[in-house]
Amino acid sequence: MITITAFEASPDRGQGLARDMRVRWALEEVGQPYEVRLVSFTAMKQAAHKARQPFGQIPSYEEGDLTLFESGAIVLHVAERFGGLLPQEMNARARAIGWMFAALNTIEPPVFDRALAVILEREAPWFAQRMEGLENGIGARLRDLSAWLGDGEWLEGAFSAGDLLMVSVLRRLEGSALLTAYPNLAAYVARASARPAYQRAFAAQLAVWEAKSGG
Ligand code: GTB
Repeated sequence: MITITAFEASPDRGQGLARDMRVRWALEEVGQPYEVRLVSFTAMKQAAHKARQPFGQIPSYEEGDLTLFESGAIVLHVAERFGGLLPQEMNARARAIGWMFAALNTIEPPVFDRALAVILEREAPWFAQRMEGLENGIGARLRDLSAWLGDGEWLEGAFSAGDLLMVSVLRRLEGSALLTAYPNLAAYVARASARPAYQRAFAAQLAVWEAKSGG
C-alpha cells in the first residue's frame, strides 16, 4: 500500500492548493489506492517525519522499501511505476518530462512568490510595487505558455504528468485577472480540473479539512 503525507489542517481550508493534491491526483489518474498520514505543523518538524521529508514538509510518499519526497519526484515516480501519465515513445516522454520541470522550475516559483507576498507583505509600504513586479513576471510566462498551448487540449498532444503539474500550479491563479487574461489557459485549467481523477483527489483532500473543521 502507498502512504502519502498531507496537512492535518491545511491552511487553504480544503481548496486543494497544498502539494499533496498533485500526488493524490497522480495516484487517482493511474488508479492506485493510497493511504494518507495526516501531520500537524509540530509533527512535521520532528525526526520521524524528517526521516521521510528532510525539510519537514508535506508531501512524502512511501511504497514498500521506497520513501520519497519532493512532489515532482513523486509524480514522476508514480508515472514511471504505474504507467499512463507519460508517453512510451522516448522523445515524447522526454518532452512531457520537460513540461513537468517547466511547471515546477519556470512557472511555480513566481506564482508561489506572489502567493507568499500576499500573505506576508500585504502591509509593507512596497507591497504594490512588489506585486507589480511579480505579476509582470508571471504575465510574461503566461503569455508564452498561452501561445504554446494555442487551441490545443494539452501541452503535448495527450494529457500527461506535465499537464498535471502545470495545472496544479496554475490553479493558484484561478479567478485572478492574470489567468482570465488568457482564456485558453483558464479553459485548460477547467478541462483538467473536470477530470474524474482530479475530482476524486480534490474531494479526498477536502474531506480532511471538513472532518477537521466540523464542516
Ligand atoms: N518542493 C517541495 C515539494 O514540491 O514537495 C515543497 C513542499 C512544500 O512546500 N510543502 C509545504 C509545507 O509542507 C506544503 S505545500 N509547508 C510547511 C512547512 O514548510 O513548514 C505549500 C503550500 C502551503 C499552503 C498552501 N495554502 O494554504 O494555500 C498552499 C501551498
